[in-house]
Amino acid sequence: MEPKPPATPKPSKVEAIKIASEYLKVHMANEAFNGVSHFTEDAATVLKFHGSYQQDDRDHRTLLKREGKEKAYSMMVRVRMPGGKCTPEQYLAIDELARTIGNGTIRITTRQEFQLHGILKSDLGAMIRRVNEVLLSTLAACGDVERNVLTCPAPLRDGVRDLMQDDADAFVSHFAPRSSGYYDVWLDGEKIDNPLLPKPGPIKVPSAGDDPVEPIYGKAYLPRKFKTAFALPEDNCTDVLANDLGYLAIVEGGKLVGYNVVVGGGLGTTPSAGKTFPALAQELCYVDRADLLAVGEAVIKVYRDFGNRSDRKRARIKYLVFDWGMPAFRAKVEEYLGRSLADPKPVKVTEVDDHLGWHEQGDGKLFLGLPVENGRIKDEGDFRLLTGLRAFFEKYQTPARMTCQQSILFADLDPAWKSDIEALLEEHGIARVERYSTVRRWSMACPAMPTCGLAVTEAERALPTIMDQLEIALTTLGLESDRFTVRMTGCPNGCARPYNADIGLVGRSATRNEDGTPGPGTYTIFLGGRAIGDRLNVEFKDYVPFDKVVPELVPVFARFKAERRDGETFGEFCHRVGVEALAEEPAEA
Ligand code: SRM
Ligand code: SF4
Repeated sequence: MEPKPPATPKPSKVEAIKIASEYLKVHMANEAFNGVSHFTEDAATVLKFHGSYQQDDRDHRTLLKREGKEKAYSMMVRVRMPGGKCTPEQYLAIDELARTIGNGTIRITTRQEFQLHGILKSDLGAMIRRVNEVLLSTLAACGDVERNVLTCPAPLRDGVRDLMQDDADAFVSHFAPRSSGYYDVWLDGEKIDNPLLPKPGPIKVPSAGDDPVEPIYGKAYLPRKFKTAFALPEDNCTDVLANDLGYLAIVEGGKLVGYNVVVGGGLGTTPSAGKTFPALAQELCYVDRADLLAVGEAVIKVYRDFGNRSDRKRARIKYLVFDWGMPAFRAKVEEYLGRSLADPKPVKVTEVDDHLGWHEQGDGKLFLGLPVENGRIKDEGDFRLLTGLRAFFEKYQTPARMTCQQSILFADLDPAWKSDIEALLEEHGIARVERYSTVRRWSMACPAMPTCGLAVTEAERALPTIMDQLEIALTTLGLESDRFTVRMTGCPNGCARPYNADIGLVGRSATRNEDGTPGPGTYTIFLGGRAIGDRLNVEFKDYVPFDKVVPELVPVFARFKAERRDGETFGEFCHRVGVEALAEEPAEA
């Protein structure tokens, strides 16, 4: 289809709110410190650009309503960490904020960031100021802008990963919002001198539609959120194809020379709206390292000018790429760039590494990848991860990096510390990866209940039970060493990336327990993706009650064991045999 200016009969309400915010300022200036327990709906929309979501306690919502009381409002704050990098001082500041004004837990997200939950609106100012004091930021962690930029966090001194971190940092800087709104509201206009904070450079591809304050985004910012990731073909640990824009490293003679650029990935979908769907990014071009910002800017500006601003359900760049087709999309990017693009190199995603366990960095130091189940850092009985990590950072004062699998890598460790570190973890009841089952190691769940306003079912609180059941079933079948991904979400938005996993469990409908309290819900089971993230899975069964999820899977595991081909993974088997055919098998009683 020939690209035309978008037919936008009526821009969505959010478009008007963004423009009225005068570069993200007005609503925040009026409401951030007004003494009221919560933001108005319009202000809550702008708040997202500042890195925070207004939430309420879903566990108590019904009861409070019945009693005629106000919702139990609190804020979730997302701390932006390009490439998941964090210093010990930064970690300890986040830990302190979690314990003093948050809900006592820290969450590592699927995009290498920290989230704190349960912050009262009255504490938001102090929270954001402290985050900035330790040279982190919440600006653009959410909202219709470039989000946290992902790259492989492994601190391997292999001559490639460090350069990719540099490229990702340059990308973050270039695409940071340029308005002073955030600093004016939260930091009295003071721009903290932080080497990691965005220092936007000159525009690469000036175009007629450029706004003087926000030349890349414009006054209404982007039509929707925008996500970018860097990855290596042999280590797709950032799930690059699930992103709006991706850079897949091209390494020649051991040197990082450039990237294959992919575009149009995104997982959110609304099952009732047939016009929406998950998609993996497709190849656009090859670009030398020196040009990666210019090509990124051209892509983002095409999206800014042609993305759908009337229907937010269909506003992600994946729909533009789908509607136009890649050749027309590419031609438009070339027009913005003012030159033609080079064809992609014949390189594909081939492997993934979760970087857990002990590894040599290549500079005499070690790093340790520690699994964090569903990303939640907390203390619970003998399991004292929150306290243990604080003790670790206080003692060793070394940096860390978060992974896109919700885990943490401790970097720059002296080999002589190894047994002491293991003892410290042991003392706090923290299991290293050797004590994790393969299935739990490769699983993820989104937060869902009780914080997420969009959840229809449980996820983070329910997956551990599914894991217990799966561990028994897989061990019984002798499949306990097989690597496959299980990813669970409390709604179809796809935050734990369920749609390219071997097994995706997606919250479908809410249920009630006998006593009237919310139950764990029903789920759609998807099968046939794979750990390397290069294929979407297919619906296997819909509306499966929570306690029937594993019984539905057991017969499929049994067939996999009996009929698999050499080296075939679970997802590959399901794909080859056909998910529809597998769905005809009766479930375990
Ligand atoms: Fe997400 C909305 C949590 C990664 C797709 N996501 C939300 C909100 C903010 C709910 C809301 O809008 O009110 C959730 C907050 C819950 C809470 O209580 O904390 C939320 N998303 C998360 C996190 C924390 C899940 C996790 O397990 O870590 C991840 C935060 C990443 C970060 O640090 O920035 C998270 N979200 C993702 C991903 C995965 C990724 O990016 O790799 C996706 C799928 C990829 C994509 O974007 O398509 C994702 N989140 C969504 C969507 C669907 C967007 C769409 O195009 O339809 C929503 C809903 C929306 O935007 O309207 C959403
Ligand atoms: Fe919330 Fe749904 Fe995202 Fe889970 S997938 S965090 S329930 S929006």
